[in-house]
Amino acid sequence: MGFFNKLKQGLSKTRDSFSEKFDNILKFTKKIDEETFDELEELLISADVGVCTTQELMERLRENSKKINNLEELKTVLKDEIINFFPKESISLTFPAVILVVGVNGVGKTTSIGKLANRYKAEGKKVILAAADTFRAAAVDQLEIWGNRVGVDIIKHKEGADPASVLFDALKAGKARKADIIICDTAGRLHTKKNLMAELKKLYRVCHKEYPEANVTSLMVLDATTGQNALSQARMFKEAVDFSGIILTKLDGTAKGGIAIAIASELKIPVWYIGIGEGINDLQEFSPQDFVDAIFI
Ligand SMILES: Nc1nc2c(ncn2[C@@H]2O[C@H](COP(=O)(O)OP(=O)(O)O)[C@@H](O)[C@H]2O)c(=O)[nH]1
Ligand SMILES: [Mg+2]
Repeated sequence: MGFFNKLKQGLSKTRDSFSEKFDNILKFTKKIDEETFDELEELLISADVGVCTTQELMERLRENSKKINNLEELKTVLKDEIINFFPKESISLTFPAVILVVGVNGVGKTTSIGKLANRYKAEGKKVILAAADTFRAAAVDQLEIWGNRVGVDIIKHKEGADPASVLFDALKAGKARKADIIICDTAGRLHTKKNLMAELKKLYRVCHKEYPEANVTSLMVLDATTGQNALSQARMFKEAVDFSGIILTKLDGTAKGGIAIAIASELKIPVWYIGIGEGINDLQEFSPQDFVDAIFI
């Protein structure tokens, strides 16, 4: 199955409810009026687009209302305006690169790292993984399983070790083995928010100090099924780390895809990749156009 079809399949729940409701809006009235806009507004909010973003979107639609005379035109303008929300810049990595992967527990960090490693390796890059989520032994094991599956080296210490010292060793190994990319897994225990943020800052400092030639990038992983919660997680992590992109996972499940639009408009941080399954190939580059096409047919 091609990526677009997979995305379409993943977003089928969103699309079905969206399209059905969308078509229902116009079932009884032939013309687009204020009532249509009100119903659309409700629909967007229920699809996780969020109140602020929905209001902004509605404002833009009203500004364009002269161009909107029927359902098809409404769809076209809506799609265009949604695409306008997405930041224009795309994935930019220069090598050697260090990628710190951050996010709360369970969002899909370790899984996404496995998929990323597979992707970069397939592009001919030498990848090393750093098991800096040392809080639970299971987290290290899980990363190791991915490392073996993909066929890349992993640097690990014992459970409870200092994450910064794991990263330090991974950087050293990366330099010695001439790796192109070091991908660092991190812990996401939220109940120790202050410590967690301090730990992430420390990881940054280690990179800059020990490997100043490397291009350090931080990617935040967000679980699309958590809806508006994902936004507050991102805002919180932004206080500690400056991340350049987002990996939005679990768009294949019950996620209402509207969260991708809210992220674009409220955080202004590009979504680099999306997760559309648990398999090794279920990670794709995010394309705003494909995304809106997958939601509205
Ligand atoms: N359906 C689906 N499940 C995913 C996706 N990404 C991760 N998962 C699952 O989410 C769960 C938590 O993932 P994990 O990588 O351990 O999260 P972490 O705690 O952030 O490292 C696992 O069961 C993964 O298989 C995705 O894109 N789609
Ligand atoms: Mg993990």
